[in-house]
Amino acid sequence: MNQTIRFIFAISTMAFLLSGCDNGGAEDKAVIKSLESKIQQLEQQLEQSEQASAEASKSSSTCADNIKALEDKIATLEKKLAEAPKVETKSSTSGGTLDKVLKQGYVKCGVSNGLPGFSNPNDKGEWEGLDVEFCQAVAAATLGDKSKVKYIPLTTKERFTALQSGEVDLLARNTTWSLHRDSALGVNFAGVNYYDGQGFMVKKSLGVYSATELDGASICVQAGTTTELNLADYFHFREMKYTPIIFDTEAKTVKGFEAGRCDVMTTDQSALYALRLNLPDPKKVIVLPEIISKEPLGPVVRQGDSQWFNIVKWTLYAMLNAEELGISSVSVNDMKNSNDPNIRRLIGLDGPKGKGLGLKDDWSYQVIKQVGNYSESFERTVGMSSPLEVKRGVNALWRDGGIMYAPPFR
Ligand SMILES: N[C@@H](CCC(=O)N[C@@H](CS)C(=O)NCC(=O)O)C(=O)O
Repeated sequence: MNQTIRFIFAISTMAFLLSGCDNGGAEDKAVIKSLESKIQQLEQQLEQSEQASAEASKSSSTCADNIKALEDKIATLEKKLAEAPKVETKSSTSGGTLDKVLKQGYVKCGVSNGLPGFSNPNDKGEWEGLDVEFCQAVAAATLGDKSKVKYIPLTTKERFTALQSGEVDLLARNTTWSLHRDSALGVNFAGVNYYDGQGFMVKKSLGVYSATELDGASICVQAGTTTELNLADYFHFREMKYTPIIFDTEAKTVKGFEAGRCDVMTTDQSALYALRLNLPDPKKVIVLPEIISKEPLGPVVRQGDSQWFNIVKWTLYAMLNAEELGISSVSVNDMKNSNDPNIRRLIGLDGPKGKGLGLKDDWSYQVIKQVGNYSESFERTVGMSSPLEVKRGVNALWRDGGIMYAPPFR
């Protein structure tokens, strides 16, 4: 009898959990309904059986018959349950995003409206930049083709809603990782592809050489950014006054600065260097030496899909490990002959390969072959081979004095 009660309890719990899940498909509802009616059936049988055993006059063989009948029923129900369609809960590790991406045939990547070095359309209208190349790396990992990306330009204010609502599969848009964003917005940061910090840019004619001299300044800043918040902290903490002049896009912010609507422009330092280059006379402005915040920029995914989270995270790690092991887009084919176990695992010849991520075994090979290692991507987009000429600095690998570090492929 105890066994029966345990089983009813197990089925009841399952039915309760299923009724609480939000998948809501017709199949799931049918499973829930059938489980509920089975519980009812079993409860009735249990009641009958208990009455039977209470009646001392009944023979022990009748009781045994009842138990046998119930056990048979349980066996039948167990069999049916095993054959019933499986219901996935929200915390499931198998991800909907990979399935969606495979079905649609491209990765929907949220990028900026245009920020040189990170995500910016070139003269031919092709998207370029460090974040754009990261979108391409995820397409190479999942679809085996880096060109299978649909770029969705998003303003600072639109970006998280677009990710939460499923409008984009991935956000790669110079976005700062912070506690609030990582915990309260239904999104997760999958790593850092550029360590940045907030700076100030002023016209030389202002005669200011340090941020500490900015008391009373009017400052052009973009809405919905960490920039806006850091600015308030910096001035309030130092009891300095300022007037924020707020714009919703980078283009408008720069125009405001150029047109003299403010004395100062503030944003991530990498962006200041990029935007300065596009001014009619870059020599007329200077970037002040102070960095007032930490801006770790990285790719963002929706919460609740750990498979997709892992894919995005390990795509970045593949690029970093490739740099560390000296594997580039040019040398990766030759590396197939390498005996180095680290190299063999990184390009999917040995080791865990793609199984745990739900990807093909050559996923990381495709990332390196088609996009390159982290250094190749960095140099091409923001580094010394690009107009921005940013030095690696903190963005160098850990073994080269920077803080870029990836867990091992093993
Ligand atoms: N990293 C900061 C700032 C990001 C940001 O959006 N910066 C502006 C200022 S340059 C930008 O990229 N604008 C591009 C656009 O408007 O599309 C954040 O995540 O809040």
